[in-house]
Amino acid sequence: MLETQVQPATIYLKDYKQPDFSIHSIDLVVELGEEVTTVSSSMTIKRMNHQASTLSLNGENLELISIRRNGLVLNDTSYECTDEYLHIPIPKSEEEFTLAIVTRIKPQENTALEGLYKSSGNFCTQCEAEGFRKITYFLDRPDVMSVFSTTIIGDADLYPVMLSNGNKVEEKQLDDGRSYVKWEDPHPKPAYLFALVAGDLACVEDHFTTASGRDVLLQIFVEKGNEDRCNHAMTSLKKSMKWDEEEFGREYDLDVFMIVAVSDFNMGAMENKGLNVFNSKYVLASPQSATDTDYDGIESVIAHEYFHNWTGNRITCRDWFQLTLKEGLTVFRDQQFSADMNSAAVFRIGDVQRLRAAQFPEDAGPLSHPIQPQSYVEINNFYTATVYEKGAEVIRMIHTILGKEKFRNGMDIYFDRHDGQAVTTEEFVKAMEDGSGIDLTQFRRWYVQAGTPVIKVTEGYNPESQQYSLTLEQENPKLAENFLPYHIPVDMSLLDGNGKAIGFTTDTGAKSTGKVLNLTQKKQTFVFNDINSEPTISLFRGFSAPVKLEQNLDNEQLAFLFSRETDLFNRWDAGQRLSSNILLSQVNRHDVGSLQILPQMYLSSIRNILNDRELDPAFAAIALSLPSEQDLAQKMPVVNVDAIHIVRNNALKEIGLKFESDFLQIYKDLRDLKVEGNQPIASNRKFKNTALRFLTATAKEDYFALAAEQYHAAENMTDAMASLFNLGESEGQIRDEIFADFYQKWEADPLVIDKWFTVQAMSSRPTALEDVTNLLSHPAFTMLNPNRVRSLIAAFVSGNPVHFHEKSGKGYQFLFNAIEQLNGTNPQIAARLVTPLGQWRRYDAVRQKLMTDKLEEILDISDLSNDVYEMANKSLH
Ligand code: 0A1
Ligand code: ZN
Repeated sequence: MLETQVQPATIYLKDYKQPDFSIHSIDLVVELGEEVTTVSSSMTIKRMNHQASTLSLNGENLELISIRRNGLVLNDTSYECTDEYLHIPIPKSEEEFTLAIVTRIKPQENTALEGLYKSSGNFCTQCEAEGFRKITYFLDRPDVMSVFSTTIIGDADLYPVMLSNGNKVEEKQLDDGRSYVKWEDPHPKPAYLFALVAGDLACVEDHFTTASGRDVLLQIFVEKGNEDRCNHAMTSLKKSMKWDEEEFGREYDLDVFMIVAVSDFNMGAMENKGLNVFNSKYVLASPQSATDTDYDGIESVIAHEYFHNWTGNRITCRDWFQLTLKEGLTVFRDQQFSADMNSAAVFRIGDVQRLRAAQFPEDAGPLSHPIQPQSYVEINNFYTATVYEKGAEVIRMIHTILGKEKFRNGMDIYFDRHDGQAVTTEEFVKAMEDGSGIDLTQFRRWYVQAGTPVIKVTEGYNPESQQYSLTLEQENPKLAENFLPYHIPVDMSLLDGNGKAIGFTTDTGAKSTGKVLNLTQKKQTFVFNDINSEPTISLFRGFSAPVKLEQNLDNEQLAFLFSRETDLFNRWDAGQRLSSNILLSQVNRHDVGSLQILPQMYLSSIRNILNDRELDPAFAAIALSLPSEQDLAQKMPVVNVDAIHIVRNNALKEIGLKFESDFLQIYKDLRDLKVEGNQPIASNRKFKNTALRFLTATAKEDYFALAAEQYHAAENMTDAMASLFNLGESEGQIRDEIFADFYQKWEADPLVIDKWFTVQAMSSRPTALEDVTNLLSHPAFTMLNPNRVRSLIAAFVSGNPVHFHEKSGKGYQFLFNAIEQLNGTNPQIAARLVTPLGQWRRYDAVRQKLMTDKLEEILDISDLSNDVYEMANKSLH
């Protein structure tokens, strides 16, 4: 960083102070224009602190036109305006006053997509976390909750649809060709939940009757032509509304619930009160244009945003350090919902895969933070896997420790006690204690300690006393000596030689085949009586805690669990551990050039899965899938990207050749199977496409031909994409023709073209880096659309380890160029791209040097945003 650049300030939780003033109501009038938009705000403000002499409102990039206090114009000597604040002296005698401020903004020039901006000709807003201050001057902090009314005035032809939070109370045409619409939201809310949308949008409608019999109008607004792609989103919304009533007794509280799909959006979606704004990726779907994975994503994001209405909006966060209060809890709720709607075990495995892929490395690296961070420079950098996914695991542990019923009691107390408030995680945990009578004092450490705990397992069996003892020891490599033991729920069973759970006597004298142990000490031994043969321990069933397990199981024991475990999560995990052991031992031998053959016992356990026709095909598919290159990398002290890639590909090939006829049979059977209204179901498609992957891994031309055949016959995007992924690994005319055909067919459909970019970004073809570099100049590529940036750049840097980490350093340079460019246009997206460089300590000396050089160069970028500064600076140190 240049000496002359001022380092941005750090904000600390310990410095939290209640606001000096509160804003009870705000009436906004927003006049939308093609060059400038005028925002007039009238607020009623109350003094909260008798000592305060100045009201300091947040505001950024605003052109201030006028201020009136209690109706009187303030001249520019009676306030001070800086880059970030508007300071207005207030006489101490003044308990309550009004403030009317007029500002001008330029949404058309807003490429950062925070505040008010334009996307595909439509106006929309994104105010979380601190975007409202880019619309008007305000106390932009979540503990200031106000009643909003919003009047929108804009060209009637360009913006026939004009939306804001709450209920529409007035609508008229003005003489000058503009329309006027007024909205009122009766629920006080923080400014981050404000939203405004205006455009020429189509609307799909439905209704929902709440448990108490109220009718709610459901509306999904999309760009014209996309009306027929809203069915799944609408169905998911209705299911979510019903589920929240049944599982948590929560009803919706307005007469209308609106969702708007926009194509330029930094994140997945946003829970603005009554007016959710979504990345179109999480709304639009038809079988032809969206994959089964896209369908699952839509169901879960629709649910997530809807559930925020209670966990986030009715009860919000006191300050941004409490972000996990709403996010961890809402992710937990959406995971439970998706598990209830689908195959629970397969979805649980997916949740854990995502946690391990993103959160574990984050927590082991320089950006590690507790789910409740203690400080930040830029809050946008804390919408992390830790706050969201680990946060959800922390809530899940409370659920496991309390049990379903007491957890529900705690939730009821939380809703009753804090409705309409802005609270902290402490209030949540307290409600859980009060609802259950269980002491969570020690459990609270999960909120403030970073790092992934490691659990070491020692077992002992005494045939004479028929006692089995289990010793668990906790460590936290991130905090080393500085960590205090956690309260960890260990869901466990003891299995006999056939994999059946053995009955044992619990502390209460009851007989049981499973139990949740409360591990609270650094090292703790649990004894089980009346065990008449040596058991196999089944630990952390369903992944009952976000920990790493260190258990000395040999490959035979893992193979046993892989075929016999009754807990499907653990069964899958045993398979992954077994594959990892074998592949990593091959990686270690790779450099000495020894011959690599998969052991017979491993091949037999694959055969077991292939032969088990009772298995859910979706489970069989993930059970057979090898750990990813990134998974394997996490298990190596110094990552050897090239060896991992070669060994894993060889294993795919060997398995493909060994079971060629089985895979071909599975492929054909499932391809020709029609069920459920003559449609092949998603789980069968998943297994079929896994079989195809093993077949093309053999590198036989016939199977690429089969993939091409599947492409041409595909009636859905899942099958088309599976073909494309397989062909993306090949060379030659067929590949090129199909990629060209796909592009031509879907040219007008940005969400599908994103997929086309991604397959090429993730290909292991030798020319991959050259290909992605050329794609930057493709007419369809733009740095201004976050989905497109993710589809090409993020997909390459996080999904193509071999080419990103090329020893030439060209992959790192490619990333640097993108960050430099995005720093100027969209700092939030630029900052997220820094993450992979933060993993530099995990690589060899040559790569370490190349990666840290790039981080230094990032810090030297002129006009470096706070977002990128914080990520690069923390990554280096
Ligand atoms: N609260 C949203 C996520 C979100 C956060 C920040 C955003 O822009 C800076 C946008 C969306 C959620 O959890 O879904
Ligand atoms: Zn959320």
